[in-house]
Order: sequence, then C-alpha cells, then structure tokens
Amino acid sequence: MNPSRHLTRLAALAGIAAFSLSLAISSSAQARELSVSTVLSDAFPWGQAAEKWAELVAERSDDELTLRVYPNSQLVNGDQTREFSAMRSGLIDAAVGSTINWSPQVPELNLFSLPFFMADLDAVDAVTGGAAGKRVFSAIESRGVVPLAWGENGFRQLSNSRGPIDEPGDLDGLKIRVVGSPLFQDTFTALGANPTQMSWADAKPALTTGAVDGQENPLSVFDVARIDQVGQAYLTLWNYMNDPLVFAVNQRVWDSLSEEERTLLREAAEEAGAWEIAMTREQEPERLAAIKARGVTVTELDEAQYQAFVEATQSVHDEWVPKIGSELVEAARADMQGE
Ligand code: X2X
Repeated sequence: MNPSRHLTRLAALAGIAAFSLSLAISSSAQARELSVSTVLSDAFPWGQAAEKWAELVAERSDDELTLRVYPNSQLVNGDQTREFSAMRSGLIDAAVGSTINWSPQVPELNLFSLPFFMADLDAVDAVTGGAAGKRVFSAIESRGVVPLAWGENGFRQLSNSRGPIDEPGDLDGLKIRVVGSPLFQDTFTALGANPTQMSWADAKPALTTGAVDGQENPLSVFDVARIDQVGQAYLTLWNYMNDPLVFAVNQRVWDSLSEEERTLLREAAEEAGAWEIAMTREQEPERLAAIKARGVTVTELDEAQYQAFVEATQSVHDEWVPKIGSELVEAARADMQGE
C-alpha cells in the first residue's frame, strides 16, 4: 500500500472512532445518575427506602434518570452530621436523611428531637402531614436543599448494659452514646447521664469495648445491627422521640431537571416514603418479639414513670423551644391537637 493511501485509511478509521465516541458521550449525557446518601444500608428499612426510590425512578424514566445509593455515610467519610452540608454544596446530589443528622444545619429539625413532645404515631403523622411539617420543609428549602417526602427511622428506645431503666435516677452516671447533635447532649445531661457524641460508625465498637454503657435507636436498628450481641441486655421502651427521614435533592440539581423529571422524582419519593413508613411500623411487633427471644430484658413504663422522665427533661424544652422557633413548636402542638 502506498503511504498516502495508508494515511487516508488511518484517518478514516480515526474518524469512525471519533464518531462512535461522540455518540457514546451524547447518549451518556442524556442518561443522568444522581448520588443518594444514606447512613444505614439496605439491611435496614432506611436503606430500603432509598433503594425503593431508586427502583421507582429507574423504572419510570426508562433508566434515563437513575439514583445510585451510597450507604454508611461513605460520601461524608462516616460523619453523618456533615451530610446536609455536603448535599447543600453539591458534593452529594440527594439524600434520604435523618432529621437528627441534619439538625446542626437546620435548627428547626430539632422539633422532632424535643424529648417526650410527640407521644405516639398519630402525633408524628399530624406534625409531618400538617402545618408544622410544611414549615419544616420550608426551613430545609431556605437552606438550599429541596425536600420531597417523609420516611421514618422510628421511635428511639434506650438500651444499656448495666440494668433495667424505669426512672431518671437509673441513668445516673451512665455513659450513653448519642448522635452528634447538641440537643441530645442536653437531654441526657438533664437525665443525669454522661452523654458521648459519636457517629453511628463508631457506636458499635464503643459498645463492644464498653467505652459506653448505652445507646438509643429505633427497634429496627437494634434488631438488624444485633445490638444485643454487644452487651446491650436492657431495653427501655420510652418513645422519647421519633426520628423521621426526609428525601431531598440539592437545589441546583433540582433546577437543572425538567419539569417531568421533577414530578417523577417527587412522586417516587412520596411512594417510597409511604411504603417504608408502613413497613417500619408493621415490623415493630415482630422485631420486639425477636429482641425479647434473644434474652434482652425489655422495660415498659407506666404513666407515673413516663411522667417522671417528662418532668426531668422539661429544662431541655425551655432551652430549645426558642432555638427551634416558638411559632413552629406552637404549629406542631396545634397539628397534634387537630386544630
Ligand atoms: O446514628 C444513629 O443513631 C442513627 C443511625 O440512628 C442515625 O443516623 C440518626
């Protein structure tokens, strides 16, 4: 072959390669993948909520829009209280996150962590579905993140390795692992305990070595993470706070989506959230039975015992209601009273 024909063929081949490369790029530019952060994996209802969202979005968009779930707070190196900032800055596109973990950046979310404020599931639903819930969503939105739907981690119960707890005095001096959110520090200090803030990633090792005596988490977390295996032989059902989850997307990512994609994302989040809330609640009795069957001593509080905890934590309300916003707290009370 003469050299000039050889060059022409090479050029033609290069042209074909460049053309197919540009095709590949243009089709991948259409299909879009968003990162979704969660603290817990799909072994837990929380992670399943995010996977369900991803499944519905992929199915309904014919894989043109997909969500990739990154569990175990891996996008924030295990530091779950940085998840909201990372989503706001665009480091993370979306998240299914806990109100507790986002409360350092969105003080209004401490509404849900006020001890003994929402007594039962009806109260929680009245707030998330009511005027207060709307205000909470506006508070999130005003900080650069678009909230789409609610999910649920669950009512948080108290466990420890030392003995049954049915009055505040039983917590005296106990080292309790709490999430890195200041309100929890105050609640457990008010109860006479010695709270230690640490991430979920550090919690199980700390329970294993006995660096802490206790922790608080919903039954699903206690059950799936097998907290009984790290010496937590006592569990008190005190329903002191419920931990809702929020499905949310970074504002700039949201703005870059078409109207159709936004509707799809929102509706899929609402469906995944409703599905996960129902499942979490339905599973609680069997989880409790399984925990008891493993030999954990479960303590339930009578009305007088419950009241003693309410009174012992009154100072936390006095201090935190102004930080949360008294109008929001009042709106939540009105929602719970069906006003
Ligand atoms: O860290 C916890 O306790 C957990 C997993 O429940 C949250 O992320 C709030």
